[in-house]
Amino acid sequence: MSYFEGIAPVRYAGLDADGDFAFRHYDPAEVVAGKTMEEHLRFAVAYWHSFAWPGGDPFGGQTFARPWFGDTMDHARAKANAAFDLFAILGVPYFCFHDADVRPEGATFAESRRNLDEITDIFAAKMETAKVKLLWGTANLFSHRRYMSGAATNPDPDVFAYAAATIKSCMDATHRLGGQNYVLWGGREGYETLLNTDLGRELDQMGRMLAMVVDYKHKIGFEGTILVEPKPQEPTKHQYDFDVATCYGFLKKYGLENEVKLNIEQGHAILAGHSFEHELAMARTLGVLGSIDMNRNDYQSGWDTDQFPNSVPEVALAFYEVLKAGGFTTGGTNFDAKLRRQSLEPADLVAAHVGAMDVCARGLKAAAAMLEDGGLERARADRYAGWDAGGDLLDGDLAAIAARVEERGIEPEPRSGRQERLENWVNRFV
Ligand code: XUL
Ligand code: CO
Repeated sequence: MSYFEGIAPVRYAGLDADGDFAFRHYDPAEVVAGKTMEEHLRFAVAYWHSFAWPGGDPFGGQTFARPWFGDTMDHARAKANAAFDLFAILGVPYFCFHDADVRPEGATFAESRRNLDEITDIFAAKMETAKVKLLWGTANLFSHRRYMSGAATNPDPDVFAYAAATIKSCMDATHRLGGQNYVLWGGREGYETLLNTDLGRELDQMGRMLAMVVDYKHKIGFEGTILVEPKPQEPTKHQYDFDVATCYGFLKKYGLENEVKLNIEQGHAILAGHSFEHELAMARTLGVLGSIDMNRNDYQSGWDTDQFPNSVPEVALAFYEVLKAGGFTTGGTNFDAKLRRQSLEPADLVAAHVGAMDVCARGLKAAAAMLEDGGLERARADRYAGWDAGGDLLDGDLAAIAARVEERGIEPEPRSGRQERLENWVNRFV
């Protein structure tokens, strides 16, 4: 019997739909800005939050009683059945996973690797008939105690080696399943205290690991994109992949900026003191926008609470940046989001995704309408229009410019930034 027994596949039923299990805005086949919404949004379910997370918080443990919780391969197989049932109910085109989400930890590295291979075979068999494909795979290099001082950045070379071997096995699994991307989130690549940390050495270790990942991608003929996921802190006090700009500097330093793109998460952007659209605009501008992890944080607690998105205006500004970048290529919209710990029922898991998909659909449509209208782009063009006339200033040196300023005697005339008018304009669409 399915864990989701009694819940039928969710369909688009329009604004008059009844109940919790219908899409009111997400019509996968509806064409928006030249592509179907399914092609634009490329939704993915995250295995870890939806199937591996027990519902704990810093003050208490498990609240969820999933029948597949346990450490055996039988549990892992039951979990896979439930996961593929949810993918089918939602009709999502993609899912994402870490090795540790899908297989039990073995007593040795070799046993863990064999467990992963066995589950990979099960996924491959299911994917022959299922609609769902793999958006990305990744390695969990942060939960086990061996990684308490980092993975690639660990002071112990044996941990670096264990992490490298684990990444290899996860890249192999991702390749075998036709993954569109491979993600590295630097879970504990950072420090708790500078007092015991050699920053330069740790950054070099991280650069070396990423270079080996890129080499291995080419060696095995993996055609997906390698993605790094920025986050400023949590779990460590400081993470080296702080934000988009920091990651770009890192990629440049190690000569990887043409090989690696970024997976940008809403909640991580907020933790870094940015907005999601800031991080996306920065990545678009630097040419490294790869994929997104869609969630939201609790704005009062400030923690990385990984809640399902529910703010259309926020999501609209994010998709505006994605559309401006030309849309996703190998990337997509991964719900790196989890239920609240009191949301115990199978129906909660379905409804959370349904609501989030509808919010994204509304955001995408608003973003497409804003781009089509072109109001922001016109306002920007107008704001910088002076450069069209006087852009040759960039060719001069300080002395030439100084001479010209004196000769012409022009006093610059301040102009309105029109922020409120632009905010009002955005509100017409969201
Ligand atoms: C953690 C996080 C991860 C990555 C994958 O904050 O976002 O789940 O997305 O390791
Ligand atoms: Co994430």
